[in-house]
Amino acid sequence: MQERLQARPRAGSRRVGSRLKALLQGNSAMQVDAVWTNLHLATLDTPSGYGEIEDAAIAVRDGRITWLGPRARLPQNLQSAVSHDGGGGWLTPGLIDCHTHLVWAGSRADEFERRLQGASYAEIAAAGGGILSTVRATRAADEQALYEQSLRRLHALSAQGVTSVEIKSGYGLELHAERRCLRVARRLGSEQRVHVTTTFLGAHTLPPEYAGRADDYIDALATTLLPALHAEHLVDAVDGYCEPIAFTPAQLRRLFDAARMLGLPVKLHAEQLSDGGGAQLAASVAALSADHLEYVSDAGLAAMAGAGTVAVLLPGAYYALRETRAPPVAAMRRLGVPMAVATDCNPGTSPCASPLLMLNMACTLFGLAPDEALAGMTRHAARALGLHADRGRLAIGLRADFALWDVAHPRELAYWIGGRSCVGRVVDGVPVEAT
Ligand code: DI6
Ligand code: FE
Repeated sequence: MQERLQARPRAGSRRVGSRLKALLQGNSAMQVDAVWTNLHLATLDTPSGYGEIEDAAIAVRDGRITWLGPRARLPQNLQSAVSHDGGGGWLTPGLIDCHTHLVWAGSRADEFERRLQGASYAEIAAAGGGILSTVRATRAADEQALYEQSLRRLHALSAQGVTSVEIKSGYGLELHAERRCLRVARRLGSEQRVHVTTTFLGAHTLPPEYAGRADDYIDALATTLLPALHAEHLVDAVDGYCEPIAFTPAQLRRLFDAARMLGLPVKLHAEQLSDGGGAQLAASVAALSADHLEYVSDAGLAAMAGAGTVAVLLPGAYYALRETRAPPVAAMRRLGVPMAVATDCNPGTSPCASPLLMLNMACTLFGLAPDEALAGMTRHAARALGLHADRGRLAIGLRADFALWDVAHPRELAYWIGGRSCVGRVVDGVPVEAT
């Protein structure tokens, strides 16, 4: 079953035959690069639900979807260079993990043990641990070591159907180390079969060199680090951590002003531990997303709804911090705030590289329906990255990034607690070998 489900070309003779036939038929043929049949589609291209098409076919050309629908309606004149057998599985848009801190060095398993013995996250941070312990390890690591450690995490994500991932910097906190992290993220995107977008999170926490001088650090980010890294084409978006233990809305607004001068979209870690007005700040600068939001106020959510800012829900961090206040999902639904779901893969508060586990937790811990969770890691995740015109749904013209699943129905993706149901990925129309 597993074997049959793998998306792969059929025998070479068929490939030659269909090309020849297409040539003989001249322009009347609808020529495509590849077609998949013997599968069902969950297009996620509907306002709710999965957008199911049973016994379907989907065709791609030049890395984009050119046709999809019930197999019985496959155009008679469609000529495909390659045919793939979906083995009776379900095909969804490739998963999009729209919030990760994937690139770091070292481990914080020791802090996990200390927290189990009663120490709090804040106490550990105050004693020089927490984010700063990862900053020390990351600054000490060379580019190759960082690449290799991060690659293992990327493989874990892609094994569960991820075809696009956002990677934040934020464990360097000075020019050279931030550059190294962003370069590693870019290299992952160019050497691996997964799309990577980068986010500059220099405003993650205050580095020790700037103790007591948060405003000076923000100025350095806005006037030196961000412009330099942007000039090196290393930055696709800018993020900040808006909490009393990190930066204030006023400080982050200065950084966002600099981002906007460079034409970069912004995102914000907001209201994870307290309500500091981050959601309003995000909305006021038309941020792509505000992320976490356990403590968001009604006014903050209303502002986000007005600005079209996506709420990115991060159940891994909620779980790992044993938080008890869930983000206000019912109000988000009522106000029409799109909800994305992501791993927040990071060494401190979400040591998790399982997008499927996050789908499950978004349902069990936050009350999303399984179709909402899947939309959160496809359609709405694409919006959280500003990429919704290009990916996150199965629709004609969109990028042909797919995940193929050995499940009887797409609701199983959130039902399993983790799981190994991904049996194939397609990136830009080309099947990817499992890693
Ligand atoms: N929010 C978080 O939960 C993490 N970063 C952030 O902005 C914490 C990251 C860490 O502890 O390493
Ligand atoms: Fe985060």
